[in-house]
Amino acid sequence: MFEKDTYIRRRAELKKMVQNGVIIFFGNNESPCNFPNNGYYPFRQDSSFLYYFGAQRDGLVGVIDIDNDTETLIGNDIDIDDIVWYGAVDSVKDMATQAGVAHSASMKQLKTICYDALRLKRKIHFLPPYRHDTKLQIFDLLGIHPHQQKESASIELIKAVVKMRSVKEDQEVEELERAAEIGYKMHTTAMKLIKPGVTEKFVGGQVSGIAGSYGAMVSFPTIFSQHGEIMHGNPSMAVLEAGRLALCDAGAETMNNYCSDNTRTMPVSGKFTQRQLEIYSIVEACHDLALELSKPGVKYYDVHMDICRLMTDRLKELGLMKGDTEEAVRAGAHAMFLPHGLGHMMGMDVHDMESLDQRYVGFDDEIQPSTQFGTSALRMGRRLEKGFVVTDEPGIYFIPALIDSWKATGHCKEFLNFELLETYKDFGGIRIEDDILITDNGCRIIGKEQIPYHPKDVEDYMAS
Ligand SMILES: [Mn+2]
Repeated sequence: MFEKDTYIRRRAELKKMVQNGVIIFFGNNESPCNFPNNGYYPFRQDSSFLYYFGAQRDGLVGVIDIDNDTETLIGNDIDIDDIVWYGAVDSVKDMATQAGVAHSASMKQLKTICYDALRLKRKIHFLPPYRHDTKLQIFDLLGIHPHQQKESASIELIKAVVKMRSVKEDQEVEELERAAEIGYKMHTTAMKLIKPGVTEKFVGGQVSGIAGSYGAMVSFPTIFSQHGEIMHGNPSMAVLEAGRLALCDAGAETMNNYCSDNTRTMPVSGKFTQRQLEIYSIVEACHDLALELSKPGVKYYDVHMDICRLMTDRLKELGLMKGDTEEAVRAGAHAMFLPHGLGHMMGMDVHDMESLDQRYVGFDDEIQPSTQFGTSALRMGRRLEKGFVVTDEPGIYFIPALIDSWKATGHCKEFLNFELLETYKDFGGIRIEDDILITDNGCRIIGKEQIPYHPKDVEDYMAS
């Protein structure tokens, strides 16, 4: 965790923004895998709770009473039985002190705090819960049915938290740099291990293990697959085959739970084929164009659309697309190849603050999410600001089922060459992803060392 002044300052700022009522931050509980004491490990704290209270233990709740200007960390101290099995941990009072919180209390007192606030009809602010046990906890404390909790969550609190967490402090950027270092090790290890004959699961497992060896855990389940066209393709027992591509989308979390998220696509044989290079160089150009365009004041939606235009122009050169570029992009024809967005916010959550709703995180009054297939998957569209961290992750995929589906209905047939698309059904997919920090007048990739992505660099690294 950071110095306690960080948490004191953050809570003070939050209070100013939310103005009145009682804020309750629910920390996460242990999440059982197959019996209560066998949880998914390591324990993962809720990111907003971490941001304001820093404590990494399960079963904690942070309360900020704005009207009475008091702060309380709530949780039960562990008993001797738990100490025997898990070792001693800091008391709730100690954890409160470490975060500069004046008061601590047991879970029983949370019931009283909530009951009193409800009786006095005070505004109780909480964030939309995403775990079922937290939903039950809120039902029990506030009497709001789990189905109504998303709508009952405090929009004032969501907006304030998003405003603060969107702009990364210097010490947070340092954490992200640390995560990037682990990410570099993960991806270069994949490059060294990839060769015909090894299984996807072997490479994926080695890559994930590095995240746990140098940091807390993976920032999301490692994607490693020869079926790069499957967006979240889990590593299978399939054996890597010469001539195919392998896509690796993986990242790590530091001990303080800051993330990295990178993707590289590599030729299993160590050398790209001509056909692979043609597609790869388009994705590479799109990735680099986003680096050029991203700066404070620019809408990430516009950067995304510029990438779609470039991709369409280049796919027209290959004969895969046709017609007027503007019209094709307006019709969403490019989504045949790029059915997702250019990127998302990243920080303590790999899709940062996703649980708080993309309408508030990636969009605002000026720019709303699109409903068109493809663009609707863009998670970040609003104007960039200095200190934002977003991913730059264009891709081109050949999804056999999508080709069949659009071909059958004739969807966007004036912009797509279905005959040629048929011959790409065994191609897979390519994505290149880096995490970028928006600076004073541009952006930079996070990470001291760049994971190779120019085709020659990838081939050279794989050969070395
Ligand atoms: Mn990503």
